[in-house]
Amino acid sequence: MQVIHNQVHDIFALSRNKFYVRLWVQKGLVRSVTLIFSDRYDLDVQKVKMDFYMNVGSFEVYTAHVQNKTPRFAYKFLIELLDGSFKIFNQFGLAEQEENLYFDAFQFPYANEADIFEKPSFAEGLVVYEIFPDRFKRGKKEVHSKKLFDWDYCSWDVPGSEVFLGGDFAGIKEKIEYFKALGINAIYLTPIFKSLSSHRYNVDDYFDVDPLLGTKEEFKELVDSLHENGIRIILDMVFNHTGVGFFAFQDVIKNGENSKYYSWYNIKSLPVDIQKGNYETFAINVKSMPRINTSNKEVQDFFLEVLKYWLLEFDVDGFRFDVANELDKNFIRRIRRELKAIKKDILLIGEVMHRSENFLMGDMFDGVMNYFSWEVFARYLMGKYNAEDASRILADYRLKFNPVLFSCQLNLIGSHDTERVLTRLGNKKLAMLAAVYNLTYQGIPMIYYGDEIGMEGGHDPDCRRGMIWEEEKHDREIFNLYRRLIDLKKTSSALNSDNVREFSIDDVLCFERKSESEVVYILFNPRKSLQKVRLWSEFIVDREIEFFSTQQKIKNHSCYIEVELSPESCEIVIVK
Ligand code: ARE
Repeated sequence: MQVIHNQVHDIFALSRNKFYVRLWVQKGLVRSVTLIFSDRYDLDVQKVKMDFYMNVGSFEVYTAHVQNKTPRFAYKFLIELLDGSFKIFNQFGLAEQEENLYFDAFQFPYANEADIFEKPSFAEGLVVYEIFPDRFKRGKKEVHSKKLFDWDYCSWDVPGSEVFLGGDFAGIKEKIEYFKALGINAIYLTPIFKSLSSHRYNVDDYFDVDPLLGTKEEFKELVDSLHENGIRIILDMVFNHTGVGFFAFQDVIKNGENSKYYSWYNIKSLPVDIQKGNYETFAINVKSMPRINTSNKEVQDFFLEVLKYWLLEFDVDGFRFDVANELDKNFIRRIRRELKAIKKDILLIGEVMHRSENFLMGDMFDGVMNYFSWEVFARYLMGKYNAEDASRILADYRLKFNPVLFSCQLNLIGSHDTERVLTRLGNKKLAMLAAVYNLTYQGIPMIYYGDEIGMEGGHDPDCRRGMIWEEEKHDREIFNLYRRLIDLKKTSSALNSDNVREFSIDDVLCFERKSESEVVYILFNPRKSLQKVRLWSEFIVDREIEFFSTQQKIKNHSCYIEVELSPESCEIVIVK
C-alpha cells in the first residue's frame, strides 16, 4: 500500500509552540489519521485527530493545527485504514508497530524565531494597483526636457522603450481620488530611477529619480499624500543588471581590469564595448543591461544601501525585485534580514514567472508575482484544462507552501510584461471571470492599470499604452465589477483567511474560502453552455446566503443550494 505522496508531508511553525501539519495519503484507503506528538525530550505524548482537508487528484490531504508545550516538536502519524487496521507513519516510512516517539518520530527540533513566517500586518485586505509611470498620467507641467509623444495610442506605432509619454509623479498624485473611487489601497510602481528608457529597467542612478518623473521632493510628496489617503507604495528594484550609464559600469569601461568594480560584472573580453556587448547581460545579449554579480559582497552592500535609502528617507512600504529568480539567494536572505530589522511591516515580492518553490520558504520573499496560478486558471478559462485538472494543479502547487506565506502571493492576471487580459482571452465575459479569480483567490490581488476599465493591448510594448482617462471610453460594467470585488476583498474575512479549497463540480471550478465567521464560494463557468450545480456544504444550513451577482439574500435551511451559471459567468455565494 502506498500512503505516501512524493512530498510525504509538511510542517510549519506558526509560532514558537504552534505547528501546522499536513499529510497526503492515497485516496480511498484511509478512515482517519491521528497526529502523535510531544516535546522531543519530554515525551509526554498527545494525540490529535487530523482534519480531512481536501482531495487533490488521487490523494487526500489531512491537516492539523496543534499547540505543543515547547518549541521542540516530535511527531508521527497513526493511520487507520478502512479495513480497521492501523499503520504508523514515522521517519523511517510505514511501520506496523508503534515505537517510543524518542526513536521513530519526525522532528522539528526547535522553532526558532527565524522559522516563523509572519506576513506584513497590512497584507490582509491589501489590493495593489500596478502603474507603469510613463504611461499613467502626465501632470500639469508644461515644459519637458524630452520630446513627448501624443498620449493617444493611435497617433504612434508601437509604444517602445524610446517612446516617452511623460507620465509623472504629479500625474499619479492627481489621481488619488481615482484610486479611492476604485478602492485600491496600494500602488506598485515599475522603476522610477534615472534611466535612458521609458520603462526604466536599465537604471543609471539608483539614488535618484528620473527627472522626467519629477524631483525627489515631488516623489516624497506623492508618498506622503498616498499615505494620508491610506494607500501604500511598493517600488521596483532592478538588481540583476544595471544600465550602461551606471557609475560602476562606466568605471569598468574606462579602467578595465584595473577598475575596482571589475568584479561586479562578468566581463568576457577587454576593452568593454557597448556596441559589441562583450559582457554578460540580462536575457540574450540585451547590451543596455549588463548583468551585475549579486554574489559579490560589495554589490550586495551597495544595493542594501539603496534599499535602506528609499525605505528610511521616503518611507515606502515594500519592494518588488526584478528578475528575482537570478539573484544570489543569500543576497535575498540578507535583504530580508536587514530590511525587516529596520521596518518589520514591509512587503517583499520577487519577480518569478514560473513555479516558485525555491523562493518561498519564508526566508527570502514574502511572495512572488503569482504568474503560475494565473496561468493554470487562464488555461482553464481557455478550455485547455477542465475544472478537475485546474483545481488539482492549483491545489498541488499551493500546498507546497506555508499557508500564511501563500496569502502574500501577488495574484495577477497580466502585467507590463504580458498581453492584457482582455486581449489574451479575446472575450469580455472571460476577462470578467479572470477579474473574479484575481480578487478572490488566496493572495494579494494586483490589478494592472487600465484593466479595470477594459483596456486592450498585445505583448510588451503594446500592453503599455497610455491610460485612458476619458470616462466615456471606460467600460463601466468592468469598472463596477472591479469596484465591487475590491470592496468584497477588503471587507470579507473569508477572502483574507490563510486558506482556500479548490474543487470541481462537473466543469465548474470552485473555490471555498472560509473564516471563523463566514464562508465564501466562488463558482466559475467559462464554457458556452449553461451549467447547473448543486453545492453541498455543512456550512450553509440555516445560514444567510447572499448571491454576489444579484445581491439577493436568502435564508437557507437545507444542506445544499442549486446555482445556475449561465454561459461564461460566475457566482460568488457569501454565507454568513
Ligand atoms: C525586451 C523585449 C521583450 C523581450 C525581452 C528579453 O521587448 O519582448 O522578451 O527584451 O529579450 C525590460 C523592458 C522590456 C524589455 C527588456 C529588455 O520592460 O520591454 O524587453 O527590459 O530590454 C523574462 C524574465 C523576466 C522579465 C521578462 C521581460 O524572466 O524577469 O522576461 N521581466 C522583468 C521586467 C521587465 C524588464 C526586465 C525584467 C528587465 O518585468 O519589464 O524588461 O529588467 C517566457 C520566458 C521568460 C520570460 C517571459 C516573458 O516565459 O521563459 O524567461 O521572462 O517569457 O517574456
